Amino acid sequence: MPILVETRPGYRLITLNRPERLNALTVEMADALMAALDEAVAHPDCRAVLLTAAGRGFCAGQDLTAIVDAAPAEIGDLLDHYNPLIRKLHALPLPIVCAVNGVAAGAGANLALACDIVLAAQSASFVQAFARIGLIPDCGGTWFLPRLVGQAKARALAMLAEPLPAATAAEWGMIWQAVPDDRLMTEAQALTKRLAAGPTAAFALIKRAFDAAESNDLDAQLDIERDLQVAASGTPDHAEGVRAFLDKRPSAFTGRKS
Ligand code: T3D
Repeated sequence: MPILVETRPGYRLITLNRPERLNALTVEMADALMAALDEAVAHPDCRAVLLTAAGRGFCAGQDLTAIVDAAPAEIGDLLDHYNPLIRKLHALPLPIVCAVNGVAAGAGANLALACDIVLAAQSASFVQAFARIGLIPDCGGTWFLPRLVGQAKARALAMLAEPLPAATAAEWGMIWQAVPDDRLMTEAQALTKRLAAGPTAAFALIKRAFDAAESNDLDAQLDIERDLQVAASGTPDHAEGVRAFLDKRPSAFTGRKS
């Protein structure tokens, strides 16, 4: 099984499961991951996703044993396959937390960056390993990196292909937090549970607003915010949040759209 999927109260825990290859990515793994994400979204009780990996690594990128002597057209076909996964992760209408338990290299690093909130173990690192094998960052790397850390750092990461320690990744704003190794899953699960109890519909709208901001000017973004805020204000969770505030009690969000 290239991935494991566990149903937890309110969320799905998805674990990449090829530890002997540092969870190197295969077409089979990408397909299984997409199916698990579709299932999570379709299930009304699932309100968040936590992605992590088995063993000492998170994901070593493309399984290189599968592309020895591959023709350029085959590499293109492969990416035609992986790109829908990155799009799905990034646009998922549920919050997705990524717990990076070890090295995240090549496409594995960018798989993590496609998630909403990335926590990493202190011992983990991020390597844009592509240039080491004469490739360019793919799976969204050339899009995520400059937006997260700026052009100067993004270019150096891509060209030098050196491991970036988790603590530096957090300091640079590439990820949310680096946490002690033995706290990673406890912290990631607590965060995911908290998101699973949140205003799910508003979270999906927040993601849409931030995505739109990547290409909008302020005028266009203010219009988007207005439209999305109208949608958010129509959800039961908005009414509940206001009532809870006035009643001086915690909100009991349901995540329902209407
Ligand atoms: O081109 C296209 O197909 C399109 C898509 C491209 C996307 C990409 O991701 S390109 C980048 C591919 N990834 C890499 O180039 C990284 C390759 N791996 C490494 O550089 C190192 O393994 C790490 C820096 C990630 C970790 O190093 P280390 O020393 O902790 O572990 P290791 O000993 O190198 O690896 C452990 C085992 O995993 C080892 O197998 P063995 O010797 O114990 O049988 C190693 O061969 C295997 N492994 C690691 N990475 C991959 C891999 N096997 C297949 N594919 C891998 N990517």
